[in-house]
Amino acid sequence: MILQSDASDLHFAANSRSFASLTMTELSWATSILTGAEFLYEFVSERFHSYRPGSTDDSMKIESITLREVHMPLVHFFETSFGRIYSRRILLVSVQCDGLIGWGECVAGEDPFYSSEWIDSAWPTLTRYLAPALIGKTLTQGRETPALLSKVRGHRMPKAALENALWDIEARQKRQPLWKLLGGTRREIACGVSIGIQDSPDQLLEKIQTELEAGYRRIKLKVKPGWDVNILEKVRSRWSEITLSVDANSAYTLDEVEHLRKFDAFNLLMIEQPLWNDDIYYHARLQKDLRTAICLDESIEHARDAAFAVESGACRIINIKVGRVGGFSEAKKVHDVCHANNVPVWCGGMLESGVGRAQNIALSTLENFRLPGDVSGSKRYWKEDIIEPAVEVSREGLITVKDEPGTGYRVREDLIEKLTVRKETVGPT
Ligand code: OSB
Ligand code: MG
Repeated sequence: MILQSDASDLHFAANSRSFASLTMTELSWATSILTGAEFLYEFVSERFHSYRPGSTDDSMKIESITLREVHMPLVHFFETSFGRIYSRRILLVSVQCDGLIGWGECVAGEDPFYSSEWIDSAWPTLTRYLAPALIGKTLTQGRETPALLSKVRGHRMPKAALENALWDIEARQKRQPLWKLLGGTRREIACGVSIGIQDSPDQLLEKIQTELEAGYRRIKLKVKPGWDVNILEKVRSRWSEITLSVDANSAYTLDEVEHLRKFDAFNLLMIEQPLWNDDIYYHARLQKDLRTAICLDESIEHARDAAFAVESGACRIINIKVGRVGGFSEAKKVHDVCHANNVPVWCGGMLESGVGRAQNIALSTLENFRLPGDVSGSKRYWKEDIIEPAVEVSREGLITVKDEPGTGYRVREDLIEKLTVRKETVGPT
């Protein structure tokens, strides 16, 4: 500071008198101040890269975008009300900008069952529309991405993959942890698990036992007609106190209100998405008839949905999935709407690889993520994750966020290359 003001005084002096009229002593004094100022400037820039004024280094010129389909078998099958899967086809995007590569995961599933989006709708939407809309553009912040992609309606999952990859670059360019760049405040995030429908109730009880021993703070069970009240009776008679919730993935209709009211007997933290995937209005009707809090997942595609759901009383909790809402910018908006209305949120999962998981961790540090998320350790899903280190959950059911730039996890490009079954690069046209 002192050096800067001295230096500007000197500039003033230099302008008011010509340089030629400066004495030798004044000149050497000026030189040393300038050198000192430059040194300080270089030092500060190095440490706090983002403050470099007027530098072109903090812009991201998008050179090319690569899509990869990576096959990863799950450690254990995962079954929801819409079906069972044994293995994931994961779509990764990497964005090349000025020597830095940013990574994003498109969480679209293998089939259009959770959402109308699926991997084979996301792929051509990326190569034909979304990637070309970004190539050659220069951005300074990840949050500028949605405006460039807005011509395409829907397709939020591939949009999110691109936007999040740009936030990843921005964070590393600024040498800041991604969670701080997103506005996070939490240093530790609370973890829950989502347990799928099993072959038998005994198999389910065994799984719950394992997850409780591992320290997870909330158990969420997938339910559907025929695997719900009967299962909850068994679980609650063994564990009367644990924090327990259920996720129906739209398996019920309003004809089943009487049946759904039976869920009230089990002291559940919430019932997630009981009715149609695109409905908010009838959830508001149902919420009036239930004591258990409804949590919306599928129905919330953007901040306006969240505002409508909250104002109409359709839910008391919202699950935020960054892919479902189209990227970090919209996820933050959903978070803020809920925060302003005192509705807690938690971070949902889509059986992500480490790339998406690490970004979910960063998002979960925002203040209103007040309930344990479906962000669990890598080893619950994968024998070997594609990031290093793998995501670890403590015995207390917490993940500690990292202070390194970006997510704090390194993407294992060598392993990704081995697991890749399809690859396409979109470059300058
Ligand atoms: O509804 O939360 C869901 C997985 C795929 C599709 C939808 C959902 C889920 C999960 C898994 O519940 C959560 C996880 O990643 O552990
Ligand atoms: Mg869900």
